Amino acid sequence: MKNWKRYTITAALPYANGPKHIGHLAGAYLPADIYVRYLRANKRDVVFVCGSDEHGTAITFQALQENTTPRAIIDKYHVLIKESFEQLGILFDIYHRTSEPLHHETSQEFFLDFYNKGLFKEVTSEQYYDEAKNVFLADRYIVGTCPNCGHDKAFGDQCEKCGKSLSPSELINPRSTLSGAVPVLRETKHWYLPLNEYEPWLRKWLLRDHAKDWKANVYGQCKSWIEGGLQPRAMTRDGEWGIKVPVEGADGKVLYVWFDAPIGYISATKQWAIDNHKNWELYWKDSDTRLIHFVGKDNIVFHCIIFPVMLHMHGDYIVPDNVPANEFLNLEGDKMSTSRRWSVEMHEYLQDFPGKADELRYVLCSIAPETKDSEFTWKDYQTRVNSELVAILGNLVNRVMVLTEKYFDNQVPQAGECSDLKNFITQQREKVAEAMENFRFREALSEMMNVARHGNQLLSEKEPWKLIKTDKQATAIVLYDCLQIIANIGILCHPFLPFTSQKIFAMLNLDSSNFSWNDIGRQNLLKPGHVLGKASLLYQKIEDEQVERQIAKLKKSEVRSPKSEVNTKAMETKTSDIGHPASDKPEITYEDFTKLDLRVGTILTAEKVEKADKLLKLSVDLGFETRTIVSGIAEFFKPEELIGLQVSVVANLAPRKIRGIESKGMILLAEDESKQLRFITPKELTKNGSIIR
Ligand code: B3M
Ligand code: ZN
Repeated sequence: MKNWKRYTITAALPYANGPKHIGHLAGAYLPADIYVRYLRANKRDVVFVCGSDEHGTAITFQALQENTTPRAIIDKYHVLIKESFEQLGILFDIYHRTSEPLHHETSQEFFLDFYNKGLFKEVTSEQYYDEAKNVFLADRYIVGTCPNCGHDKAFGDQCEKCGKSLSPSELINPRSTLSGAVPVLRETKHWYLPLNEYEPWLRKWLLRDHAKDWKANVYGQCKSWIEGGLQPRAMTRDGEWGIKVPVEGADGKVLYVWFDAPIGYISATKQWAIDNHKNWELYWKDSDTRLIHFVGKDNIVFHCIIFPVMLHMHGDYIVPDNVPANEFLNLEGDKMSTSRRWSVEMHEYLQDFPGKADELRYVLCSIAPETKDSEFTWKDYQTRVNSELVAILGNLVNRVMVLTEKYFDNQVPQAGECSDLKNFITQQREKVAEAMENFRFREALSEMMNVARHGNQLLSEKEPWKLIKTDKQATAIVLYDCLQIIANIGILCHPFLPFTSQKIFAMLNLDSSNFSWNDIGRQNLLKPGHVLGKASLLYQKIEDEQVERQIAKLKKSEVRSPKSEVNTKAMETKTSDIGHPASDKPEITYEDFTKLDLRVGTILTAEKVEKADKLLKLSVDLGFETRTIVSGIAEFFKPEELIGLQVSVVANLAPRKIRGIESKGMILLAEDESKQLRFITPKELTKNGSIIR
């Protein structure tokens, strides 16, 4: 592994248009903070930046709808979110804002660099316009009747009821959500980033050079984007709220929020450098700097494809060495969502559980969606706090402190170092470090807890409360070892549980600034004769009633949306219990399997094939092209129920003529013993063309 001189760590800039929930925390901010604290404990040179993302159509339209200004919205949430992070111990070096002049200048400099080098494509196109409000409308702000299911509040980009992706022109009776007016098409010019031209560079830098070290969920998403064919993407928008496009003929246009937001990491670093007498360029332009973006899975493409292309186009900048994005954290069986009020907002947790930041950090790190979606439930929160934090870590520290006070006058007893213990702790330090370096924080946390488990084991084996009656020296050895364990945990737990670490150091009467990661496992962290501080409880049990109150609160505030109804229906579909007999197919090699090109596609149209009872003619969007596929499923499905459905397709099956129609590909179905057919549909809406493997 490369010997990095310094680290630039970024965490996604939250939109300052509403509170952020614990899913955001588990997805990006907590892992980023754990990693940064670990780096700092190792005395590495780090800058950790974040801040508010304050532009974008979402904020503009929210202001229009709430009859207020974008400024009023962002000022409110900037403060709320910043304070929540502070109280949760997420320790950024700077929490900047994209509305700052320094950020506007930095973003405009990027735009001008590309503009002057002639790298943009200028494209004039027609877009929907609200003549009553005098604004261009993003697809989201147009509603109408869904051509697929008849839902009368479908959005211009998607129908939330049936899930079909739409474009505004497909809506029946489209209206602007702002004024109710019928939107009209108007010409407008924009500047496009020709992502397609950077495909060869992306293939080399990302697909080839990061095939091994990036997380599979991240790499897979990027691969499917690149393989699906990259399109030029508009980097400007019509509107007033945002950063002015700094060229002539661009009145009434602002930078696309995803153009300026990631540049926010750079402007935040610049401001931090000004405030701390540092050279920001070293953190963004020196090839010995490791740039890492912590983001949630919905931000992967922007951080792995678009922003790196921008950094590469500019030329002077380094590109991210890793983007260890997490998947989603669900809540009590459903997707977390602030708008549907099915969420636990950070500030609400802090209000309801004051002083319990580490409890939340612990639980979220233990269940972090590192490789796949995971789930937070209040019951599980209670169990983990009570049976792990309280029963293992809290109990160890408390028992040892109380016994030392009682038998040894609150002083570290005289005893020799146990070399087995020293080896065990050193080995645990290495395990935690290895997991940390590779962004496996759940595993790192559990190895840290194993040290506390070891301490408890020692206590229950040796029973110092009995031993003291017969052998004071043996008792001294046990408590001496346990105290050393606790001191080591003070350093080890700091990245995950910073408040706990602080309390442990206070109880041990040690100055934490005298210790670094390399001291873990070192001889005598606590010297014999050292006087300890006052014992206090690290954690308190979470009572049933506290948990029940949270569940009731959640159920009460929830706004049921069509989307969650769809989810519930899917969960209710029962699959048959009776299985097929074991396979009688010959064994194939992995090589054989890789010959199949399996893809996700969406059925766009379906019709009966004349004079053929069994056949349906389908057109299927595979992302890179639309295929005609003839499928023998007419007896089982009505054509109209298939439209908009996502399916799995064998994309490289040789074309076949069926009833005079050329069929290119095959749709996969599961058939049970009763011959009932079911489509193989991705569990979540997936980009068409995604590779199935
Ligand atoms: N504000 C999206 C989000 O909060 C966006 C991230 C920007 S990171 C440069 O999910
Ligand atoms: Zn619909």
